[in-house]
Amino acid sequence: MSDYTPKPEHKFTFGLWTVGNPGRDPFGAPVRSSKTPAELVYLLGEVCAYGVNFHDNDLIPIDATFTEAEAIKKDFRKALADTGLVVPMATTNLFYDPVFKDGAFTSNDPKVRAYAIQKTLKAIDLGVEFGAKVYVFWGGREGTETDSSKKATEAIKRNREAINFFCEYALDQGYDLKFALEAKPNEPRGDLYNPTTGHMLAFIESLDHPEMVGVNPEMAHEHMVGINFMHGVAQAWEAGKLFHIDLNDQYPGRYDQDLRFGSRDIKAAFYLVKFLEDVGYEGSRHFDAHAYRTEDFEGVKDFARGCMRTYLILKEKAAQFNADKEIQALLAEINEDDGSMSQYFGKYSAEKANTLKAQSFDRNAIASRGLRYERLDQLTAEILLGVR
Ligand code: GCO
Ligand code: MN
Ligand code: MN
Repeated sequence: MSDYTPKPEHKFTFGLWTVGNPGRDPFGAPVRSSKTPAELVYLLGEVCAYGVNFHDNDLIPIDATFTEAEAIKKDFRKALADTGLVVPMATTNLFYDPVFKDGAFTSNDPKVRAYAIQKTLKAIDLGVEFGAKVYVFWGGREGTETDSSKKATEAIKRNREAINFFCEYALDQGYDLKFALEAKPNEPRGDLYNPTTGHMLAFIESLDHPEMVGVNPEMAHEHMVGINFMHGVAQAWEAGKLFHIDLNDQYPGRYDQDLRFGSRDIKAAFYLVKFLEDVGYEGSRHFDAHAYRTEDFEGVKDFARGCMRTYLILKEKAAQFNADKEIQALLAEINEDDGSMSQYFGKYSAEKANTLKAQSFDRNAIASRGLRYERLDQLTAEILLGVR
């Protein structure tokens, strides 16, 4: 039996808002008491997490005085030192307070937009103070219920202007900080701008400092709309833009569930873990999820341990897949290449195009070959089911 104990090198992180989630939902009041940031750090230390991330107001309440803020920071800092936890990522809460009911950077009210930028500047300072190297932007309420209210192009421009402003600010301050943009299709707004990781990747290329900005794809957000998460992550990785990742789970077409990692679609979780491990992703494995509303704090620990344990089990399964002789033989057969077509690939030349146009293909013979993906998928399933 393998050891699935989380170690610092696994880079497992949780947000204060995840293990601190009190279980409130639109139909019911909190079921768990609220814990202080320091208490949550000790809880994460107990389950062997590597790091803790926060929104500005997870740490410092929006109305806290300077003295209150200093006291909270002192306790938090002590908890970090006691447990050895680090803060790899920070972010801004731009969705909870009523002032953000029509969005933050994209609000129609210039006072809201200016306040949102001010709040983010201060939150960036706070994150950097605790050592964050990645700063996440999730456009919580950057969207609409009615498109009569806002020009979509204007909203996108406002968002771009804000991110450009923060890039210059980070450079000006000499911060060692990268930005990671997180997409979500809907919730809490009816529709959100830049709804998928793919939209974000395109948006980033329109910024003044695209090199400072990447993405923070979230599994549940892409599953909400029924698309393949790993494909989006691969696209981000291939573009050099996978700066962070939010792991959890979600049934398509439902409300924002934030389920424990691997609790719904084990196969999707497997391909994701296999991808991250195969390419050598070195960033945080951040679990942006929370325990069922049925749980007390023992259940919260079960939830957190479960996320990490499932990741490590799937990591082991990925290694097993890679070492499986029958699977590898099938893959070799599938990817067979006698080199006769190599002359046609790669960079364009007029000669290449002309020779290719003259080449004859036996379409029917090519198409008649069975690809054995049924067998391959069954073998994958058997690895996951533990009978191989
Ligand atoms: C959500 C989002 C958030 C963000 C967080 C960090 O659906 O609520 O995933 O949890 O990840 O605000 O930016
Ligand atoms: Mn989410
Ligand atoms: Mn998230």
